[in-house]
Amino acid sequence: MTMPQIDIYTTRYCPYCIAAKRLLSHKGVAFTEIDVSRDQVERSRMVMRANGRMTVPQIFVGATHVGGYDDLYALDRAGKLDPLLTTDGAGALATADQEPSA
Ligand SMILES: N[C@@H](CCC(=O)N[C@@H](CS)C(=O)NCC(=O)O)C(=O)O
Repeated sequence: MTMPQIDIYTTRYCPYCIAAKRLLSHKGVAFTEIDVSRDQVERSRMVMRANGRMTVPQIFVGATHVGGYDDLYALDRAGKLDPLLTTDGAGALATADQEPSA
């Protein structure tokens, strides 16, 4: 089974980041953590990839921008996270970017 690349941008001392990583770990998927606490270049790249969103975490599954922890959690509650994690992410989720929550 092909697993999508999962990127999660975090900072230190970020409760939402910890919660998001815990949820992903619970799903048994591997992810790449990018700590932007002291990395302005990667932080700028995160904001660009996230269409201007500046809070952490920002989570990307394959080609899909999931958003923050609230978005990840809502996706899971809606039963849409598992399918996303087992596809390449492309096209699996049409609405993830539409309701940013700070
Ligand atoms: N609703 C967001 C909240 C994220 C959030 O508030 N993150 C904090 C750090 S834990 C943050 O980025 N604070 C800085 C800011 O709001 O600019 C989510 O679920 O990810």
